[in-house]
Amino acid sequence: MQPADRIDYTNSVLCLGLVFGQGFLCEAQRGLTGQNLGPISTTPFMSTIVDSFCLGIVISSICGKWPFEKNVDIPATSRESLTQRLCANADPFPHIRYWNWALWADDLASSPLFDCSDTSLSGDGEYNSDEQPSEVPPGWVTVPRGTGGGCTRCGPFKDMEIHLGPFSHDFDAPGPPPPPQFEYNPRCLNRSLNTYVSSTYTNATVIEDLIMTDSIADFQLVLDHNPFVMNGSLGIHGGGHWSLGATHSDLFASPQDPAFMLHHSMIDRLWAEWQAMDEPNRRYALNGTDGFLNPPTSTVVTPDTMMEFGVLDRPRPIREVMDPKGHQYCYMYT
Ligand SMILES: [Cu+2]
Repeated sequence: MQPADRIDYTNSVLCLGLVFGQGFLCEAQRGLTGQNLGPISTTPFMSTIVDSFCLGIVISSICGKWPFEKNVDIPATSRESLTQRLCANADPFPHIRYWNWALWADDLASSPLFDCSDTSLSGDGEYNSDEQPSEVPPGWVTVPRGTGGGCTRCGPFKDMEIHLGPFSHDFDAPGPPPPPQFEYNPRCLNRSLNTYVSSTYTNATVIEDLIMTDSIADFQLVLDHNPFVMNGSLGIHGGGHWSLGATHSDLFASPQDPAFMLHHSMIDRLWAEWQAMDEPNRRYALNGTDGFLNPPTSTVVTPDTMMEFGVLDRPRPIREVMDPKGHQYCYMYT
């Protein structure tokens, strides 16, 4: 991302966070969740996050997650996205911004994205001596502590307030939103840059391994290794989340970190690259169910399975969110 792109992105997040949301956003979400969300979703940014949270629980199986994220995250990378489609001016194709993890995997604090400059996404949190190494889940994958652990106090998001969570890292079962559910909990954006995690799980070699997989099952395994099986890997996806500390590694509250969208755009980019290498066999390849961690009672997902997007979009069959140049999309990656 060029500096002007980064400014554009941070301005977009700040704008969405500062503009007060309309009542219909909350009404729609009450309809989806059956709950009064109170002040938690009073801005469009928080509404997007709450919808990610609510709907992510429903479809966050390995199979349905990336099509869902494409439809949530890709519009969120564009300032105009809430009011116009990306394809309004299709020539040239809009380019989507992303966090190219491997470029700075060995030194996150020096990354233009996290160096606390005006063109960054802010940086490390203040040093918190209470931060401890983590077990993900307990006893299986050990993550050493990062270099911060407190509030980020520099860069564009130094005054950012987040409201949702925090949630336990132990949550590993399908069901309703876990406590504290939608409790309003205003606090700062927590960061703890973790170069051990980024250099281990999001380096150039593992990205190459991902691109070279030849089945959707293997692609998912390298990308999104299920940490609840014992071989000590967070996967690339988990690695990006755990690289930034408590907020970004929160299973449900992580979209509140502005890096979340760019992290998932990078995943979308790699998925698109992998699909394009074998169009007939990979474009609509899926592997998984509609349940969190594919429980036995869940249903196998196909391209015709419908996904809901709350206030963000109408329900769509998954096939409509699997092609960057198909259906409602018209974008590409550089
Ligand atoms: Cu994620």
